[in-house]
Amino acid sequence: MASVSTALHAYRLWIGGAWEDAASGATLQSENPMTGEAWASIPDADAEDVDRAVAAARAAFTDPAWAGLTPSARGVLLLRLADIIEEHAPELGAVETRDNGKLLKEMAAQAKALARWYRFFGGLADKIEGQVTAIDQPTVFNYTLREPVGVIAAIAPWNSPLLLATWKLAPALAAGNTMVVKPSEFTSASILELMPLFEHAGFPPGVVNVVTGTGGRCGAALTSHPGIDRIAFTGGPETAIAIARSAAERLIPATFELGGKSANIVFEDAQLEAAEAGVLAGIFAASGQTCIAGSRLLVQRSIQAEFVARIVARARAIRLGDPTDPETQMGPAANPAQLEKIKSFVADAVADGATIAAGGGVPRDPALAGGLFHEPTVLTGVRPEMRIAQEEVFGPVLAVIDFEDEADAVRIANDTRYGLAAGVWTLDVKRAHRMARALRAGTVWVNTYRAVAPMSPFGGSGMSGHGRESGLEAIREVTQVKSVWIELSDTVQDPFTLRL
Ligand code: TXE
Repeated sequence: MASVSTALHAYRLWIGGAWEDAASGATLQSENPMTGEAWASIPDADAEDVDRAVAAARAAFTDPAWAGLTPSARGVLLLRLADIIEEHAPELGAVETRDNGKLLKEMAAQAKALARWYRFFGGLADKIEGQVTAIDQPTVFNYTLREPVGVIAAIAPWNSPLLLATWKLAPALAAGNTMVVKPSEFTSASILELMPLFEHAGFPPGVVNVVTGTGGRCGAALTSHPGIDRIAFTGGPETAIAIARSAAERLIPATFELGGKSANIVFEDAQLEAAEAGVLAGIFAASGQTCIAGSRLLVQRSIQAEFVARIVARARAIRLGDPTDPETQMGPAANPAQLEKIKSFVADAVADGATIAAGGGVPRDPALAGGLFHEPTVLTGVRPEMRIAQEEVFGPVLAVIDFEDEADAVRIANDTRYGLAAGVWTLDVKRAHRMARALRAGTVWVNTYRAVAPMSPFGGSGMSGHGRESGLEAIREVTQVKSVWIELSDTVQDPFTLRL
């Protein structure tokens, strides 16, 4: 991200329902990973801008225009937003592809699917309930209220900017919170394009605010701001640790959705054609730049040679190219640092003794020369202790490890610091359920992979983070419980003892 002064599409911050420049006037440029060309400028916001955004969100939190809405009225706003987003999905998807290089057909489908999250949580807005407690004190009426936490800071990454911001926005708004969103400096355009749609749906000014800029300056100013009550973060583990430290200083809660080293486990009794498609989806869709990438293929020794040969053949046949071309199957990496990271992982794996069975480097096709491409890569001979089997690449690199039996598969699959997702391919129903229990992962897919839904909770453990997004669980994350005690008798209590 370099400073820029040329006339590009100039985006501005969205604060208190108005477009604003950064107070310093500084901007960054957004580059298209397919062409390397800058196409937009975004404000390079700092602490001063973050202050204004947090103040707008704080004011909106208690403003009757938002706080005075009935839960059903809040729900209607989310439902209306869902309809408006569906109408604008093609444009939103095109902006995301221009920013992150992922396939247009995937980004347009993701933009359309945002509506499903706003509908699900819009429908939940008037079903967020406390409960009457069966308290064992006959003269007391005790019940709970489930209330919004306040102002939530949402930090989003570049791989699925709108979808991952929506996972934070939809439940938080349904519950009555207000938000300040900080998108990735590589992909800020789409969330800014979404703001007029919020306004059109009828959300009051200040309920959602967007600040853009670098993580180290704008992001850190937001997550350490005293006016923030909770943080929802998706990104890398190093950033998460820095944010967790800053949240700890103010003892505020945070949800962390980080990456993984997820295992796609293929047993000899699997339907191999389906497993083959699932393994490809797991690692080569989105050029492997997804937190749920099935970056380790664990394959049973008895079918290893046959199955790996199929995957290698499919990997070699993947069509790389312009992400806006419907025939393209894999686009470029999202930014130059990411491409360098992918290359360094492959070089380390080879130095550690792995064999390149497919791909392995930058493609030689001159038509791809302007883009940040890396070949779909399959590495065999990987041992579980190698870096390639332990650390997230976030690129199209599959590490193949063989296993003997079910116990061996579980042991290898659970042998990383991460715990986000796993895929199991078997037609044995008992084994499927045994594996689902034994795997340390927030999501286990059996005979499918890379599936998400607004109803199903998503998140991980260990270095994959903690907390859950989507599903009813997400509402628990963005609300707090208040216990209300009402004395019904005229009895005067002993003031010197705790009432038990
Ligand atoms: O992420 P960062 P990066 C993983 C993936 C990738 C690695 C690094 O392995 O290679 O992380 O990617 C903001 N305070 N994932 O460097 O930096 C930043 O501006 C507050 C997995 O791009 O974590 C951006 O908005 N915010 C992942 C967001 O954090 C800060 C998706 C994420 O960027 C900040 C992306 C700070 N100090 C990367 N520093 C997934 N789970 O899907 C940065 N940010």
